[in-house]
Amino acid sequence: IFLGALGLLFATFAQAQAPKTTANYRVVPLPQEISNTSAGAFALNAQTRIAYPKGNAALQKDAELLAQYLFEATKVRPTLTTNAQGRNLIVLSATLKNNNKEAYRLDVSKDRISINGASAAGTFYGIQTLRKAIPQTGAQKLFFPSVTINDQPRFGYRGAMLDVARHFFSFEEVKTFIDILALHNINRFHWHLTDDQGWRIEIKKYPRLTEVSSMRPETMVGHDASKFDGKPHGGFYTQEQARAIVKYAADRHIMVVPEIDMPGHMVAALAAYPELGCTGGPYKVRTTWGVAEDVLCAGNERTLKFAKDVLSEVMNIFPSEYLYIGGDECPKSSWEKCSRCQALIKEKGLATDEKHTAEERLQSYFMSDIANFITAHGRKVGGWDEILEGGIAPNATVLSWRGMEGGIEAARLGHDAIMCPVSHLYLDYYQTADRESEPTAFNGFIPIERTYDFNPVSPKLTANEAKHIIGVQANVWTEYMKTFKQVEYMTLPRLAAASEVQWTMPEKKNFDDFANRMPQLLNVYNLNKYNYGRHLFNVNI
Ligand code: TNX
Repeated sequence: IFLGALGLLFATFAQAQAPKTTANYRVVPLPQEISNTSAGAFALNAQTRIAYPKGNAALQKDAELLAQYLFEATKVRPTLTTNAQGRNLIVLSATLKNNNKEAYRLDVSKDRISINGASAAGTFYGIQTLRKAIPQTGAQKLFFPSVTINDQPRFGYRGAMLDVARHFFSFEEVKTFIDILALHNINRFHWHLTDDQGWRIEIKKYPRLTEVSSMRPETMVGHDASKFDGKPHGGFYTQEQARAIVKYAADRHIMVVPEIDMPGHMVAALAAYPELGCTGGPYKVRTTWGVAEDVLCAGNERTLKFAKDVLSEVMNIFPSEYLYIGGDECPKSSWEKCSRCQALIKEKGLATDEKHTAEERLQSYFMSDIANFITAHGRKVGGWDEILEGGIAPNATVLSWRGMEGGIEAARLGHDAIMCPVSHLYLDYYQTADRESEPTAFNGFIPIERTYDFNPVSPKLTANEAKHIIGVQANVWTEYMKTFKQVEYMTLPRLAAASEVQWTMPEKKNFDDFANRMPQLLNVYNLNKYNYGRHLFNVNI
């Protein structure tokens, strides 16, 4: 009787303890379907093994990452095996039948956890869900209650952009950014590599781009364009480093899409090669923010050659399906005054028409030439929504940033579009209305609720047009982010809200429910020592 009572006491004790170490699958972004199958739980311990199919390099990489994630969260590091027989196993496979290649099914039972993706990418998202389900605990043993999860993303393009031109972030910091994207099931890293204030990628044919354009003498302080910090600022990535970033991202099922922004936002390059501008310079790497009047000279043959040479090397480094060529914020005043530009306008018959000025048509001529060059190399082009002005290259994808209208127009014209409007997805904007208590940010105010409630598919679109809205992207412009810690602070947790827009079906979304699920994701942020806007969820850590 005594032993029985002790046993009962023990069982009660164990049960009372269980919730603390029990996984919670209601993660961010919320999976589409979670159902509890049977009772019982899988217990993670030092004998747990992760099995992947022999010879499958992608699933082996997934297995290695899973082992690392589990170790980080629990201090238990499972061993890897190619033998999927037996118990106490986490079995990875990629044989799920689903047209959505990023779909996965996660089954947890007492004896094993199985994660089956429609591809290794799907399996990877199952791994992310499992990882995010782990509560923060010091216990050696972790309990994963039985469950079946069927999940797949709403959008195929789930992006985030990082501007490394306004402030340079190191090779290691870029990898951390990619880790953050992976945690949020994001699969595209838009790398904004060049701008007026800095050129960040090595181009062998034009060494002055890194010798001169990658360094600016000083930086504007706060919003005051008359004050400077007096400190040189710069840096760049070698081609070898950029290739290593591509590999690091690919291992996490993320495609790196590089952007070379043209014909505007090119002052840093002009500082090194002044013959590419309309006036011949001299130019200086820009030290203030905002839109510059000096741009690439569209009337100069050497400019097109320069752009194509640069893009050839870029295509060589980045295997991405897309290449982004910018197209945003290109003032036309220097082309208006430039005799070569005016001569080209005449020669090509680009006179002002009822819709566009001659200079807008000149930009379109320039961008189409570049787009054709890229398409001839078997790649696709993308650009900011200004590429719609004056006619757009036939299969160009539009990044709709000034609002939804660019994306809507693109979709109506049969072009793919990615929604990243400044109103909802600019993570350089203030996070709270109380600016005084926040570090200087770009402008405006984008509360996390607004990002969360963003509806990327306008009801103005027909079902067929809506198919062209291929995804959603959050943009991190870094004029006011001097350190990577600040990038983290502005990005998190708003990226979590963006990730639910990208992944979860709209009918499953609810801000209060999201807010309730957030503390569990914040655990992962804490574990990785990410800096984030704690006040947004009243967390005092
Ligand atoms: C507009 S979005 C820009 C960037 C700035 C950003 C600041 C876009 C295509 N151009 O050059 O950094 O606003 O929010």
